Amino acid sequence: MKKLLLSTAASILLAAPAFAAGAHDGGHDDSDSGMKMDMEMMVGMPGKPADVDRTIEVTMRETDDGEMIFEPEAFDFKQGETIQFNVTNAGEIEHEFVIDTMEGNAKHKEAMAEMAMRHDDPNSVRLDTGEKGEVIWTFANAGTFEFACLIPGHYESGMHGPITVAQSDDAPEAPVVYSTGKIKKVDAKGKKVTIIHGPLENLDMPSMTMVFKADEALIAKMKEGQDIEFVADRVKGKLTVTAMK
Ligand SMILES: [Cu+2]
Repeated sequence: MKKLLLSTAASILLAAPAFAAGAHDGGHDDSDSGMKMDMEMMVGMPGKPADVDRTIEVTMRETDDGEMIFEPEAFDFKQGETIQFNVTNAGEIEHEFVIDTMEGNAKHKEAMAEMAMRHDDPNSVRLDTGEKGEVIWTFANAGTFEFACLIPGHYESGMHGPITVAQSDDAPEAPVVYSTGKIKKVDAKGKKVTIIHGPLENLDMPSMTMVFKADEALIAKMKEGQDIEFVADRVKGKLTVTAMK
């Protein structure tokens, strides 16, 4: 049954190429050999117990005034840190703890609303009332991510919070991936540029036309109609051109 649900989920993921996580090669692979590779996500990868740098207690519960919450409500990590989350469901109903990109969680939430899907991935744990579980995760990439409960209605009731992963000086830099594109419009005042671009491999985005932020120095080098090679990344949650040649 689990296999069936996962492959259904995978086909939905394939239909939504902007989904930045989970099923890079078109599916979860439950075999031991495949799991590690498939589970490398923007938010990082499953961590090994021997590598745990910090252990954090996380509580999930409902409040008297009808909210559903995580405690603590935000996390700050350094790139490369391996965190063991000890998650306790202190509420009256089932909850889950999922870590992903905001886009990943949003897509996953839609999928769950449509099919009452259960998932059992290394980046999540689902717990009945009174249960405890753990997630060990290595935050391999700097950026802003999110933890959430994706059971229908729970996210909206408050069950989500930011995970900020600060760039580490000693972490090996991710290889820079240049994407190709043509500049459609430059908005120097707004520090924005519209680019008709090819696939953005590092962001798991297909070819399309999008608006990016860019700093003054980069904007100064841009001309409408120009063919460019550029690097796009998320800076404070906004798609930004960070380099160009
Ligand atoms: Cu919940």
